[in-house]
Amino acid sequence: TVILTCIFLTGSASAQRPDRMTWWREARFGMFIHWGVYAQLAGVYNGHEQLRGGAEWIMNRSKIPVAEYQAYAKVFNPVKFDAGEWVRAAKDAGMKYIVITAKHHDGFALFKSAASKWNIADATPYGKDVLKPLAEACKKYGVKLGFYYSQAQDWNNPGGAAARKVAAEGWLNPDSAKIDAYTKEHNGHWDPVQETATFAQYIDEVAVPQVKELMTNYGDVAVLWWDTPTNMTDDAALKLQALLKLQPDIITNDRLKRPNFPGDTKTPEQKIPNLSELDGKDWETCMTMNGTWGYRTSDNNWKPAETLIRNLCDISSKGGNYLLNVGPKPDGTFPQQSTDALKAIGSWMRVNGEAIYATKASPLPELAWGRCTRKDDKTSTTLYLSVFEWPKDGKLVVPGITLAATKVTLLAGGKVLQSHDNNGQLVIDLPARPPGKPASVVKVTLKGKLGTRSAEA
Ligand code: H79
Repeated sequence: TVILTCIFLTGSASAQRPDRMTWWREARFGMFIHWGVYAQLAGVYNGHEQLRGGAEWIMNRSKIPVAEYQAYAKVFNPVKFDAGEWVRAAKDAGMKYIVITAKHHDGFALFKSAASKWNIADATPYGKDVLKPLAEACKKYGVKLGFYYSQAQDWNNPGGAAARKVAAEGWLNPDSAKIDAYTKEHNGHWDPVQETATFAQYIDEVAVPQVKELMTNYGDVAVLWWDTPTNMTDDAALKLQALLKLQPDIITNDRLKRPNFPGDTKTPEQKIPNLSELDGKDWETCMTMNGTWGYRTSDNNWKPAETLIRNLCDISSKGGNYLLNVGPKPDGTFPQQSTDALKAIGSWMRVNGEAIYATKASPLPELAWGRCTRKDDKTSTTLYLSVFEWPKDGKLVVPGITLAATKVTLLAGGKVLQSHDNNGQLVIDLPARPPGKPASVVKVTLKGKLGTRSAEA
């Protein structure tokens, strides 16, 4: 009891317990899932392609009236949804955690909620909570589960109006001159009909109780992923943050409110930071596989799996995590292109995952031919060299190696490679052809401890 009291009083639980961040730092790779009523529209409203923004923004971008948008929920019936399939797809791709939109900006909740009927169990013919089976499947397969919760916007709530107004400005639809004039007349609200409550009411009556439900009803929650700090008040942020005590080990991001609510992780969106942008804080790049978070029929701008794999190498080499998005279809299945990419990544990870999981940032200067991660133990340093561009002369030149190499192998197949020192550069003899694509990993064990990158020191 004395020890427990001490922990409680000092308030620095992290100093007394195993570090909350350890699993997250070792995971390196997770799946983002954006799913909701917007999947039903899939980027098209009344025959018009949505302009600007991900398909999850369609209610706002296309200025769809609340009543009309809510009618789409009445046909949202994802009968093919299979939580086990989703979790297995993530796990087989090598992902260690999932973050799903429990509620996005349209306010639609993927869980049964007593705070608002605007949820999948109460507002759709499907009629069931999808987070429950997802939590069970995650537990079964050993994948961590996190919730995305858009706390500052709620376009279908009478009190979410403040954010709705700001976000709807500056957009033109081919035949929406009338809606635009109307919106202007109503001080930026495209559908002012229901705007009868304040933001504070929305926070107290919906956001706080819903986050409490999420923190209470689904077992261990690994991550709470807030989104869009704009419009948040300190009062609202403090109330929401207090709920995280219900999950003592939860990890949160930096999007609750700015400033003063930094959370645990920084969240570059759709971009991978340069070395010069890193400041020692934990970070996670979230990214789409095509150009949209929510499912969009017309978006065929899929990044090749090769790019996604190299992104994961790049991010790991800088000490970050990769949260890669899937926008499931309205029937509850993943787009085929997402499934195919996940399978390709999984094949690569089964051979080369050792170069990604539980590694630390590269100690080397930028490498023209690829990326590097590291692992340390008491007497040695291991470098994993992910080679993107296989040297034509068969010599891989690794700068900044001041220690003796005791073993050099290819992760694919385990072949031992010869190497020699050339004035602080390690030169490795490679076979003529790379054993894998789009990156082959050379594992180098060095005797002793290699310093960290001088740029960081
Ligand atoms: O959930 C995904 C996005 O919907 C969400 N964050 C990721 C993870 C997000 N919300 N807001 N933003 C990202 C930034 C908002 C950018 C905006 Fe726009 C520029 C809002 C209005 C103009 C982008 C372009 C969205 C609509 C048009």
